[in-house]
Amino acid sequence: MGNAQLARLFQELTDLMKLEEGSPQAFRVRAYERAVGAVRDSPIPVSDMTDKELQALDGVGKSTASKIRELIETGSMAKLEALREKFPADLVELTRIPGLGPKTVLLLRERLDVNNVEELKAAIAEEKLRELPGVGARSEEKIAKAIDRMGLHGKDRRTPIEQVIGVANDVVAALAELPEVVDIKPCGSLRRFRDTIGDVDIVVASNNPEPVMDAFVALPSVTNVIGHGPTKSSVLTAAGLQIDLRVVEPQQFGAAVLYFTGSKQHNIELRQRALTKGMTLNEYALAEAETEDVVAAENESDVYAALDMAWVPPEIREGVGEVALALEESLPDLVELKHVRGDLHVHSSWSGDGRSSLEDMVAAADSGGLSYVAITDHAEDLAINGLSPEEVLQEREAIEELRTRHPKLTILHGSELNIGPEGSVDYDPDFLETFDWCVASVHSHFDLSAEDQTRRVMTAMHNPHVNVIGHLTGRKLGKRPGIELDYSAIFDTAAETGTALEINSHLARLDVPADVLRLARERTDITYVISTDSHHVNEYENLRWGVANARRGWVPRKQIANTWTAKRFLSWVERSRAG
Ligand code: DGT
Ligand code: CA
Ligand code: CA
Ligand code: ZN
Repeated sequence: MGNAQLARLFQELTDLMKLEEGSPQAFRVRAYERAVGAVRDSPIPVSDMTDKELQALDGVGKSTASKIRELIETGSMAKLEALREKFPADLVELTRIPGLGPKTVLLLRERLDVNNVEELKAAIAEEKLRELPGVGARSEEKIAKAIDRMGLHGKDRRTPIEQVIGVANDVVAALAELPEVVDIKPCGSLRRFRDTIGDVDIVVASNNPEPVMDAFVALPSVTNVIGHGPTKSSVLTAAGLQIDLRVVEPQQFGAAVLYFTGSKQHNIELRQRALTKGMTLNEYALAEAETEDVVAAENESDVYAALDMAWVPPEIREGVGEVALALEESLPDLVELKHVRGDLHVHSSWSGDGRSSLEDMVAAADSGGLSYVAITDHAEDLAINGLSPEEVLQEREAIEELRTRHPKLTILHGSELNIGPEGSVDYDPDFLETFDWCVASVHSHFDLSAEDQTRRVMTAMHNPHVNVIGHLTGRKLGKRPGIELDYSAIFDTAAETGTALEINSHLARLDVPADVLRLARERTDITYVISTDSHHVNEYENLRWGVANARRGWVPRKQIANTWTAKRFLSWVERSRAG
């Protein structure tokens, strides 16, 4: 079991313990929380650790160490199973609503028989919540707003992709080890990289589906089995996420993967294309309409080829013009991970929220094969962890020394500036001049009008020291919607000032959102950068999510500045900072 999966199961235990202890502040809950972080960030596999090494992890004592050991060795944990019985997933979900502590959730169940989001919404509609001790009318309204903001709509709810990818990968990795599994692929909206997921659709190729189904419903992350059939099963995870597994014969795998990847609209257009060629297309095969002879079915790419069109990258299969372009072989040239040469938004422990040292962040950039990196710790206006000008100068000295230690890596000394409500940024202009690269981001005043937000961001773009706008909308998926902006004005200003737009790779952000990027898909005059916004050496890996989001947004590769060579990139920066 990998660190990520261990951390996830321990996170679930932590969430359940909040209910068990009746408080998120209980000593044991807080220790578990630290343990989750320590396991997740551990540079070596926790499953290889001795007991002594386990207990050296932050928050891990003797009893936690034995729970970790139990998980590694048996794939389950008695304590976790017992708490899952006691507190069903729908109830646990309520504890994630801001303003609803575990005590109140327990009261909801006891006094109002509220066990899930739908029942909670009904109780709010009847103004019953405000009668509970410690709640009141104001918090009732706050809770109602939070439910809306989080997009919790009972059965129709969608889960932010950040909470899906890890679980889905664990399931795929576990099933892929079975001897009966010939091939396996996560499909549906997850393969298309939508930022929220309705349910996960996994397709397996096998000649012997039964053992695959049995193993699937018994996985550690499964809390409920909704259906357990010979070729299709559905389960729920602790977070209430549904996972559908379908098993098909190996010779049908490509057609099934194509069908279940969708989108529905893309499928409809492909089927129309098949009909014009005298063929039928379904989840089993592309076949001749008259004879029913199979034309292609085993490989997805063969289906596209037999339809006389280019293979369409899953991220753009949304039925928004990609089929027509694939027929002309003129799909956009999309970026791939291997094309990215630099990371231009990276934090170190010089900002209070960075969790790896500057030395480690630079070393990881170098060993990870980047050719350039910009260290962009927070600027001083961010009260909790911004750098004073004195600290900036000290950090600069440290970077100077690191440049000699890493001669192949170009290290830019940058800053992540805060865009104030009127569009101003930190430090004075003379000081700003001394940075190699400045990101400017909105970190406050999220509730201004669209007009004010647009003016604010445009003002920052006109600042000659600002190279790029970080995480444009400031959204946090499932937690906070982005600021409202007039995108066409933002795109015009980006083009006019040469200020790049960041595509932030963090799974909770994916910002600029892909549907906003798609609005600019005809524009060749905008420059982008894909950045990780890493706060820990492990987070450089997130780059692939930024790449996937850029692909989904139809961003042409040549407009992404950090796919350029260091030489070209630096001369572009020099020109834009000069004028
Ligand atoms: P989601 O789960 O809401 O995030 O989005 P999807 O796209 O994963 O949708 P889902 O899980 O309902 O179905 C998976 C794929 O199966 C979908 O992308 C296309 C295919 N599919 C489902 N229902 C239909 C249908 O009625 N017609 C066609 N042509 N394809 C369908
Ligand atoms: Ca789905
Ligand atoms: Ca589904
Ligand atoms: Zn940042």
